[in-house]
Amino acid sequence: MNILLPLWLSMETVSTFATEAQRVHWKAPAMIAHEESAPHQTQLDWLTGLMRGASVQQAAKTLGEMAGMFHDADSLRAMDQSTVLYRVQWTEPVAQGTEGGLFWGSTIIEPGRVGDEYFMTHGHFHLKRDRGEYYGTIGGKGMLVLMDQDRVTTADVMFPGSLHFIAGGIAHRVVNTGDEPLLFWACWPSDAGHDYGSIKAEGFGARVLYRNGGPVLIPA
Ligand code: M6P
Ligand code: ZN
Repeated sequence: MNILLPLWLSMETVSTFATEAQRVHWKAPAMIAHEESAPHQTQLDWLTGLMRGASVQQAAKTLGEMAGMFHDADSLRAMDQSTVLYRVQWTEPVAQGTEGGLFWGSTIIEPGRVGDEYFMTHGHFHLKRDRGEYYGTIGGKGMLVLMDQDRVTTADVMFPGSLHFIAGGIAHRVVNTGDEPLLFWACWPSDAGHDYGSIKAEGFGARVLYRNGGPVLIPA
């Protein structure tokens, strides 16, 4: 402990968080490595959120697939339905439903609004309600909207470096409130599953809307 303490203090002084300048010059060694040398391995680039490897899966959600999620249906209809709102890449090293495993992935949400409502993910509860999740923000600005089973809804501010523990039983949705893409990493149990049905049917208890030049969480 006595030996470790000075090291810890010096690490804190130097700051383990990269500055903007460091970010520009940093090259992700994992992405430079040749896939052939580790074909079974997944590689990631921390700062762009890109993943690659045989087991990496991806999905994109368009505006057209989000009908009913945004409160201003007229504004949504007037927009290009093929516009991609967000992209997810993730790896499933064990089968869906496996107890004790973990999945890992990144999500990139484009900036924009449908009327006065910021671009956001669909949002979900976990099918196994007691399963939690971690989100860690890499770039951009956002709000993590959290709703408990009584529909009590709150929001955490997301910014580069913000880490969010989402407890079991809490529905979660991410909203991009900035002018640039919002990027975060996520880690969730392989037996959590996604329950989208209750969000489709009832939504969240509050929405993040543009008011007086910025985002405000407003009861739905
Ligand atoms: C995070 C994780 C994923 C989720 C994704 C998009 O990466 O929570 O499990 O799929 O965000 O969120 P949603 O499924 O609500 O569209
Ligand atoms: Zn989840």
